[in-house]
Amino acid sequence: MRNTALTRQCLETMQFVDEVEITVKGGDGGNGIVAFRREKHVPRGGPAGGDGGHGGNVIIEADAKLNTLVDLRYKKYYAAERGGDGGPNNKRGKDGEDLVLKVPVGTIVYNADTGKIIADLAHDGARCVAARGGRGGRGNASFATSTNQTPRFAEKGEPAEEVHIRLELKLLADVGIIGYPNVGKSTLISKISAAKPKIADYPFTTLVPNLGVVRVDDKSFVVADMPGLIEGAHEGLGLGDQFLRHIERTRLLVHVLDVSGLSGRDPLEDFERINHELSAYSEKLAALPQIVALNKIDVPGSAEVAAPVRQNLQERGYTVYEISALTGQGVQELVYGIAERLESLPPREEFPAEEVAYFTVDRESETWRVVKTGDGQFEVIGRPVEMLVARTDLDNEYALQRLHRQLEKMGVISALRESGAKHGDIVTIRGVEFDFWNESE
Ligand SMILES: Nc1nc2c(ncn2[C@@H]2O[C@H](COP(=O)(O)OP(=O)(O)OP(=O)(O)O)[C@@H](O)[C@H]2O)c(=O)[nH]1
Ligand SMILES: [Mg+2]
Repeated sequence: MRNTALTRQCLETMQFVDEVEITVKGGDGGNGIVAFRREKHVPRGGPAGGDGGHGGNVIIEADAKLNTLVDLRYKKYYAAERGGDGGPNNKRGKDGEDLVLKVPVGTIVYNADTGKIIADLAHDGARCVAARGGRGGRGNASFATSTNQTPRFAEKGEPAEEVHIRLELKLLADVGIIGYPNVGKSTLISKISAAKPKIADYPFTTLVPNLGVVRVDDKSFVVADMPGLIEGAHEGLGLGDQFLRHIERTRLLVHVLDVSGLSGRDPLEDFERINHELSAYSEKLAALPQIVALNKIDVPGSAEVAAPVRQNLQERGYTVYEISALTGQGVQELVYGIAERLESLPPREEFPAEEVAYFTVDRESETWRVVKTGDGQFEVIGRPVEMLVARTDLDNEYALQRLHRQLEKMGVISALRESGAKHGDIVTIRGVEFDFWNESE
């Protein structure tokens, strides 16, 4: 009866992975502006163009109240707010708001393009910046010096980072659906989640657990549809024992009974037998709270079978629902009942802290390099240099002069020269073509 391949497969399915890919973009920085003070009787005021505000960051934050990533399924693109432009009279633009995306504890954030881990959000409240906002551009007031008291250029806001990320969460089931074979467990999970298990009118249709995410209003939980249990399961009969270990890790059991009267068995007897198997396997399993679902209530005559079963179980303190997993009758009430009960139960055991590594944000794009792209053609690649160009008002000759000085200071001009750039060659940076201008030639 024991089958190691099955067990291995089961381990994998019980820890199924919830995964979402999204693109996040910080807010661009606001532009600095060129302005001069205007006062009565003062013919030439000093520079007074304000700085732009910084763009907001996109932050991913772990929140213990969330269980799955389903909330991020519906939108593919998330952007934080742009910084406001500067104003006259040295008025600084407003900073853009951060955008905070909440995810369950245990979510790992990857850069989807490089596959590298950005962060492992292992604790409630842990956060990472997934896409930084751009810095605000400086207004012309910031560029006044003793030699240039009336600067006629300002800096544009820095474009924000845009990052394609993948969020990954290893899910453990909150709820185990258990019961005798063929009672309708798989039909139920297919009704309440997107899971598409095999359903058939014979016992042991389900060989390994199926997991599904169930959404209720703004909450969600994970359900596992288990293979049917029979007498002797704890000793390895049927498929049972391989999975009992995994049901132990759930927080609540939904015990499904067939009240159609078609199986020829007594639902209450099934209930006792299975509970006996659970306690024979472990105390922990026997102690898990159970909700009972009397299924196949759509079958004529089932109400008569259900009534005494319901009464018996309710007297013993069980919450009982009558449902038809096939037609959906009563299923919504059951789902709400599960959600409500989960609220009152302790949260799932968290991963032990020592198993969780924390990774700081990986920024590999902070360097630049010169590439020869053709005869007399060069390109400078890398965020620091590209951002300088992005922040320059290219229609303003003063701004262009400043750009040249900055490229010189950063060593870009000499690197171009070392790569063989000659006077009159074309240098492309961030899609903008410049003539290479070399005073010494
Ligand atoms: N009439 C009726 N039939 C149902 C209902 N729920 C399930 N069935 C039928 O019962 C049979 C067994 O359903 P499954 O969902 O495969 O049962 P299971 O409990 O997952 O069975 P195992 O995986 O073998 O343990 C199928 O033929 C279903 O169509 C119901 O509410 N009403
Ligand atoms: Mg099944």
